[in-house]
Amino acid sequence: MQRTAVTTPAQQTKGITLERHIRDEERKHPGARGVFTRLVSQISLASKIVNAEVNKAGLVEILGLTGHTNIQGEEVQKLDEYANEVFRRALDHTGPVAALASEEMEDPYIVPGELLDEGQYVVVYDPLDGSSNIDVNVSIGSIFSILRRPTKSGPARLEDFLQPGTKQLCAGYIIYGSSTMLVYTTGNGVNGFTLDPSVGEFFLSHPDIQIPPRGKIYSINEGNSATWDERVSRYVAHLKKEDKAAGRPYSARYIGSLVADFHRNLLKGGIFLYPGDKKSPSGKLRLLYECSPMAFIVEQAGGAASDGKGRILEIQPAKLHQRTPLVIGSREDVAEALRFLSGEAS
Ligand code: AFP
Repeated sequence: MQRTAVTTPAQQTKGITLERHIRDEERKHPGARGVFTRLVSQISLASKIVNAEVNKAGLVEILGLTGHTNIQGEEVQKLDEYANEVFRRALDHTGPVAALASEEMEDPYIVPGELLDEGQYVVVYDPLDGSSNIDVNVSIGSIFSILRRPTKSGPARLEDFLQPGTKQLCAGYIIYGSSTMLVYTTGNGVNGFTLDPSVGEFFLSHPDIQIPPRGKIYSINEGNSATWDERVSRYVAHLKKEDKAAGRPYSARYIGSLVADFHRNLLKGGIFLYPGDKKSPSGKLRLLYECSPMAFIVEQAGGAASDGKGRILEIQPAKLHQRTPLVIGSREDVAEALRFLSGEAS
C-alpha cells in the first residue's frame, strides 16, 4: 500500500508566490483593500533590484569602475545609498505611504501630497544592513517595518514614526545570501520566501517559522569584551562552561551583519546580543529599523527580544535614529540572559 505523507496546512501552501501569500492573508481581514499586497510587492521589487546590484558588487573593480566615477563619467553611488533610493522610489508613489524614514536619511522623507491617496502608513527601513561586509562577499540584508500613521491628515510628521514596536503592522527583512530570502510577519506568524532568480519571483519556502525554544549558538562581538558590563561577561562565560546536560558549551557564531546573524539563529535557535557597554551605554543598533522589526518577527516565531530590562516592542522611541541594547533569540536563552543581566544569576 502506498503511503501518503502527512503535511500541515502551512506546508501545503509551500511554493506559492509571495504576492499570492499576502493576498490570501489580506483576505482573512474583512474590509482589507489590498494595500498590504501593494506595499509588500513594492518592497519585494526593490529587494530584487538591490539583489541584482549586490550580486554584481564584486565586479565593480573588474568592470572598470574606478574611484567615484564609472566609465560613462557618472558618479558611482555607494551601494547603501543606492539601496536607499531604490526602496524610497519603490514606495513613494504607492498612495498609502505618507512618509519614509531610513538609516541613510537624517530626516524622514515626506511624500508630496499629489502622490498620496489615502496616505495612512509610514515605512521605516534599513536599506543595506551590514554594508561593511559587501566588499568581502558576506551576507547582508535589508530590514523594513510598516506602521499606521497616527496623525490622520496633512503632511506626515516625525511623531508618526515615534511609535513603540507593538504598533507595527508588518515587519520583515531580506537576506542577500547564498540564496536571497524575504521573511516577514503581519502578526500572524512568520513566513520565509526564497527568490528563484531564474524567474525573478519569491516562493514560499519556510512556512510558519518557529524558533527553537533553546539553541546552542551565541552571537556577540567578543572584541568589545573589555568594555562589557560584568554581568554580560558572566553570562558569556556561563555559555562557554561545559555542562553536557544543559547543552553547553554553546558555539560562537558572529557575522557582524544583523540580518544574517538573526536569520541563522531564527532557523537554528540561539541568542544574539548587542549590549550597551562602557563606551556606548545604548549599544550600536537602532531601535526603529533594526531592533523593533526583528523583535516583532522573533516574537511571532515564538522567541523573545529585550533591551536587557524590558520588551523591545514596548520601548517608546524619543528619536528617529535612537539606539538600544539588544538581546534577541530563543525564548529560554533570552530568559536566561536576562537573569544574568538583572543580577539574579551569576
Ligand atoms: P554596518 O552596516 O556598518 O556594517 O553595521 C552593521 C550593524 O549595524 C549590524 O548589522 C551588525 O549586527 C552590527 O552593526 C555589527 O556591529 P559590530 O561590527 O560593532 O560588531
